[in-house]
Amino acid sequence: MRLPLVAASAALAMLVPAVPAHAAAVPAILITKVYYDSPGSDLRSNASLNGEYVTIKNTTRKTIDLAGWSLRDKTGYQYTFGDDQLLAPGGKLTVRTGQGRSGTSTVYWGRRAYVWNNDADVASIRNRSAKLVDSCSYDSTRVDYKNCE
Ligand SMILES: [Ca+2]
Ligand SMILES: [Ca+2]
Repeated sequence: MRLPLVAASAALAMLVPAVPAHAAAVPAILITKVYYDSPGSDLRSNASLNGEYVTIKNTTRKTIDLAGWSLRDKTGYQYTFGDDQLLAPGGKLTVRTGQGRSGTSTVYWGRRAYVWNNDADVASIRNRSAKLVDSCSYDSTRVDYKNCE
């Protein structure tokens, strides 16, 4: 039996949710970029280490307190965000590999070696309960960074 067209589309409309399914999947904190191959030769100077970074973004309409959240690479090297590291709605935060004075828009991991492999790696961010919130992987040597959005 063929349904009249109007009835068929009405039935279809009931099956399609008003909000696309993928909208609910956008993480509260999104890894937007991994700049893994620091500009120039990788000679481990602090400036070169800080040329390596990951940027994250608060996709929600609320300020998120990142205290206790962590950023990890595939090996398991981990940066844990400190107390009162607040990220405003829509705000971005850059995590640089080397040493420096951390603030509201940039924090420093404090490492003396690179963390983001130039060939392939996985950046992942977990909340204070160690639950995975977002991850971004790459496996290219053709560019120096990966846009994860
Ligand atoms: Ca380099
Ligand atoms: Ca690594």
